[in-house]
Amino acid sequence: MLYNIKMRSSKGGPHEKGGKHISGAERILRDDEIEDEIIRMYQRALNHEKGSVDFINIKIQKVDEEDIVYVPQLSIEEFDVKSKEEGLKLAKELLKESDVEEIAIENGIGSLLKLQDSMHGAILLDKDNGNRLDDRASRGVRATGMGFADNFEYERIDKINPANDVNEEDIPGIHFNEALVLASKVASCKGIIAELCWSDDPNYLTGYISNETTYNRISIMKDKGNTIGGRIFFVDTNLLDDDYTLDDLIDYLEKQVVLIE
Ligand code: WAQ
Ligand code: MG
Repeated sequence: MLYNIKMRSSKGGPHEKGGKHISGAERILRDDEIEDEIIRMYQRALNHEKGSVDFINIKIQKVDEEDIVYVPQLSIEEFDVKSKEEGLKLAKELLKESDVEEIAIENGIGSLLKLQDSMHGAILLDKDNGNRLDDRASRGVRATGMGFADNFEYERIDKINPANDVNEEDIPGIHFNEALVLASKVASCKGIIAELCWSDDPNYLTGYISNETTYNRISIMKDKGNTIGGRIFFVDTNLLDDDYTLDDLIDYLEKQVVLIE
């Protein structure tokens, strides 16, 4: 039996009452793994470097096995850069190689750079003209319902990637493996051709550009101390039609249960 465990925390009240988002996480786990994970998520929510919280929501939902779609994990490329400027320049090149048009690249990076506050989810942008496609304002669109098919992967990646994490309760690799799972689900969504991301955690400078095959980690994408992060999903609207609309695409991101193999 599998369960989706989700945590979200905020300050100044629940998210839906205007509280500020502090952290979120989710995993899909077997029943015997749930108890420990709930405690870990609770501790992560309490001890987040973005600050103290006054609202924590932990949700446990059974997953029907027949609803699960299995998709491959993206392959991983790592790039070491010396500065944010170099990181953003590389990000632009990688987006270009992923078939995102220049104007959409500029709009995407520009939209994240000019955020006054972190969003809860992602911005959907048209990869041809850079227009925003969703109407979710600062909430954005959240990808949920994903995990590793084999939870051993979390531990494996935690062990091989201890270097980059300096927060989230010092759990090695947690940003990386959660982002890899998210990006792999997003890449499997019909209509999305690329993603741009950097963290909202002030000490976590690594970001990534992913496309339909590869998760490209870039060591520095923002200034240390910056608490504003975000995600852009680039959509090829030529792949949308009456039978597969933007709402269907958003439904897949928000609802389809996906396990990464
Ligand atoms: N769906 C869509 N957007 C999301 C989601 C989600 N489930 N979760 C977070 N976001 C958006 C939201 O705007 C956040 O402010 C922003 O992304 C950053 O979220 O070492 O830690 O959880 O390879 O802070 C990437 C590099 C780390 C990992 C990303 O994101 C690595 C990270 P955070
Ligand atoms: Mg964060």
